[in-house]
Amino acid sequence: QPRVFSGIQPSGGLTLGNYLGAIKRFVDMQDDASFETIYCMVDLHAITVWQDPAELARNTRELCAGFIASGIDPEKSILFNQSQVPEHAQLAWIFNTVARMGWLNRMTQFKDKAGKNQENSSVGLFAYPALMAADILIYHATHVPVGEDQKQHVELTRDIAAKFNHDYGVDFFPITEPVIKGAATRVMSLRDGSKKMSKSDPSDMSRINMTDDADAIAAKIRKARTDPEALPSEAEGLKDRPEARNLVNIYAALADMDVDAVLSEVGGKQFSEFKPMLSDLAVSKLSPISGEMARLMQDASEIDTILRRGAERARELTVPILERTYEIVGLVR
Ligand code: AQP
Repeated sequence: QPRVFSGIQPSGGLTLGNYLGAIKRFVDMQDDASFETIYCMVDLHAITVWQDPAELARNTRELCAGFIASGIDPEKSILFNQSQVPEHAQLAWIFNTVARMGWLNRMTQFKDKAGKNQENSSVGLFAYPALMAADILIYHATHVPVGEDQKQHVELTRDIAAKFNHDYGVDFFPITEPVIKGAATRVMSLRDGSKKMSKSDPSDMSRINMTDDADAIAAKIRKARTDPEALPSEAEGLKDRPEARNLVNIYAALADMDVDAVLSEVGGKQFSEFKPMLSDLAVSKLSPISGEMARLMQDASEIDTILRRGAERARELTVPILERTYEIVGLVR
């Protein structure tokens, strides 16, 4: 049975980008009985940049609430946080010895996040993709649903698996497929159509948070940057209009429509008419989720129980795979 793994960092509140690019698609794969699904709050990845300890714990529980409120069922999927399953970090060490410096040097996320300050970045931020490869391969996952920004890291995971298999003369780790589908594989900032919507963007107006109320969502969409033209009636007409394309993509993803179907309805409208339609749709889809998140957050102990139970189930899969890896490598047990 194909096995799906994906994760999200508890590095801040969830954004609409995380929801449309990742969680909503995690739910679709969970509800497709042909897949076995494993979803993770990657707290060890989050601390590759500074996280306030109390905030990190809160964000981890809130992310778990976000998963469940969006439709992840902890009975159907394995849902847990990374640090409770130590085999992720243990396999990552092996992969640190497999991955090459040159491979990691090419990772654009490291360059973006480290910026001009590479000398002062954590070693963990540089080694992030090796830990991500371990997250995936410690389950022998075959499919990884991600947003467009994570494609390069999944390709690196494939390179690590292939090099491990080749160096040790085994056919042990699968060559995982990234699954990047839908209208919202890259949701852009509401303030700048060339930047992706991100939880760590300093401007709160650049993103819709999953915890935003109806007024905040409406205000952010009203102030979203656009151009003065009316909407086109075909996708081709959005080509050089990144902000317009972003809002149409968001609409399509929220409505589960394709972009052409949306444009056949709204083509010719001005943004003054389209933006309120988008706000109403966003509020109708997101309010039930934020309401349920708030309810779940009232009982932290219940969330902790779900995470503990998820970690136990995860370890039933990870312990034998790590044991076999150590044996292949020649580590005496
Ligand atoms: N803007 C986006 N559009 C579509 N998908 C997105 N994802 C993130 N932003 C967008 C997808 O969400 C998943 C989890 O991402 P992550 O938390 O591991 O880290 P990230 O990609 O670095 O996301 P952020 O929000 O930008 O976090 P920070 O600001 O902490 O770096 C991934 O599948 C990602 O593709």
